[in-house]
Amino acid sequence: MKKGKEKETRRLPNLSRREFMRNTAAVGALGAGIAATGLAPVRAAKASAIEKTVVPPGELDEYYGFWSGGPSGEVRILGIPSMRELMRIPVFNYDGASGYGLTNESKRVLGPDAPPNGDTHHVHMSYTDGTYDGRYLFVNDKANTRIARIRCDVMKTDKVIGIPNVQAIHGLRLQKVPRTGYVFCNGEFRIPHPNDGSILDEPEKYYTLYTAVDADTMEIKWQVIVDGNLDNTDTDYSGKYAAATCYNAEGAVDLAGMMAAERDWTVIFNIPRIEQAVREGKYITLGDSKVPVVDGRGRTPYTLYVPTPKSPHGVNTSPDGKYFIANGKLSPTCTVISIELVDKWFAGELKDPRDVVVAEPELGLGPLHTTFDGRGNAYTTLFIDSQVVKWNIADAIRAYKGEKVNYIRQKIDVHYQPGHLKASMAETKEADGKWLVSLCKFSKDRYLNVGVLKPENDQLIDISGERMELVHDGPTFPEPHDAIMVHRSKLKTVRKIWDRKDPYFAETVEMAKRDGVVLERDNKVIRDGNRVRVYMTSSAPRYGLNEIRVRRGDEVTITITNIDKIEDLTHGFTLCDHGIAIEIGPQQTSSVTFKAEKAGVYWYYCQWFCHALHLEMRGRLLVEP
Ligand code: RUQ
Ligand code: CUA
Repeated sequence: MKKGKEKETRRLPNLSRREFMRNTAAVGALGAGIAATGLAPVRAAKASAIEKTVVPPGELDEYYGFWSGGPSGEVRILGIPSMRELMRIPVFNYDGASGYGLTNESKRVLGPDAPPNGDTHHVHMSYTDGTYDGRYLFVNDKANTRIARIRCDVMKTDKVIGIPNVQAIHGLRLQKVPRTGYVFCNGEFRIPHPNDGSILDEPEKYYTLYTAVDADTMEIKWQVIVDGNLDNTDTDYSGKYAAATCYNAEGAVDLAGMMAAERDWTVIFNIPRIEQAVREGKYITLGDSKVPVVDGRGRTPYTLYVPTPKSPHGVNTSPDGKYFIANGKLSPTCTVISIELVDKWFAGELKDPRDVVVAEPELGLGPLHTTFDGRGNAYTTLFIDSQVVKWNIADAIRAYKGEKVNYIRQKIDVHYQPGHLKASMAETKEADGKWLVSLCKFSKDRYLNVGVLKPENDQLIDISGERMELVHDGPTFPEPHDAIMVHRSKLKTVRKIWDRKDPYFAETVEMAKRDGVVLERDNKVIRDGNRVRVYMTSSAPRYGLNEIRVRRGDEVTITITNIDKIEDLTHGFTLCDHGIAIEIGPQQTSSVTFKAEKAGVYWYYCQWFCHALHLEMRGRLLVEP
């Protein structure tokens, strides 16, 4: 068997997937071999199903998966169906490999005094006409009440903004139609206004707000005060409505109080009416912020509160644009809200907010999030049951009307306690129903024990046929909350090398111009009082300067331009004992500023293995006493 394996490794790049499977004894024998170990859930998957997940060496995945990273503060890129982790994008965290949070360029993105952590939950790609357009990703930071934008052409974070008047941005979604004009974000926790200590233990005076941010300028356009708190959010396919769940209608500040009521609600925002109120000046402002704030509490023209059992969590729009589905969490149900009836409500044709509900299927214990296959089926995670349930929306609606139909199609065990789940392209009108990932919060026994902190378990499920089939376990560092699956045809614009005119380092280029430096050519040190600006190039395997002389106490800015034009030829600059490391991709300019506080000799070196003489790619910083 060993021999055979070696042989096929050599031949691999030319093999079809089927040949690869046939020739790879270890994988080919999965059905039988794993059954022998007694791992029941894997035994259940047919080798033919698992076969579809194999991406042979040298071949590419069909989908980009974008995962949030939870308290790691980052976003990750995985290939689907292989589930290989392809890249990590630092967003709210500091990163020692790329120098994110250390370079001047990334500090401009993060802003002054940026906290070193974040808590990313919901990552979503910008839309044009109801489907992904490959321009941007947006993601929330629950920990420090911020949102960020990532440019998809270079996969770098290019904007980070704080959201005023709220605490803990949780749910985040994008306008889908006609394009992503707005980023909507939920302030989860209710707080006093102003939150300056003048109001403390008077929770009845707390409230929170829904925020709309302009996706192009990242300016905050307006906010809406709501009753209760805000958990998750989603938008429709007409551009008119957004919905958000509330799990603490009670406005309590303790656990028992938060679970007291049998129903909380889903609040639906009428975006054109809110915009009109803002235009007509029907708003207030809060504290120092100039953001227009519309009051959406109680019965207003802007909001509709749909009673929803019980402490609902996720809210998801069906890809046919017809329904918002709120996931019951403490109720075994999902609440299906008809967007057509929401139109009627706002037109004044309905009396009771419950009239917009068209189904309340009973699915199992702990429904958290729902996704779709584009064929009329929904898939919901059952946190407590550790299952994904597939159900049919049209049948659930018929059952609600009293017909005797079974809307449940299948339940499949997942391992264990799933939170989000997402099917391929499911949040677009092009939902294609091929793959589904279930992001399980616990992995327990699914992997070699690595200590007390375990990875999470992102399971890949084949949903292309009648029956769901579990086909892959993927460990992830704790803890991604959500993920999206984007067909690779949507990301044709991803660059291979930087454009010298890229705005990411435009300010640094301006600085060089003022110093009369041609970045692609010059290697020089410019002294300006006790400020020293060092310009140099990098080209494998050397820096333009192999020594830099400064004086103790100088503020030193090192600017490096990678003049290599070869794809993947990234250099770095790490300065020993100074906490400095930066990434310089091909044709990129990166800079870093620090104080030379210690006299002596400090080596700098390239930290990306770029050449046979990579270890020799180094130089000395000589700091005169
Ligand atoms: S939440 S596990 Cu932060 Cu998206 Cu539901
Ligand atoms: Cu340049 Cu290693």
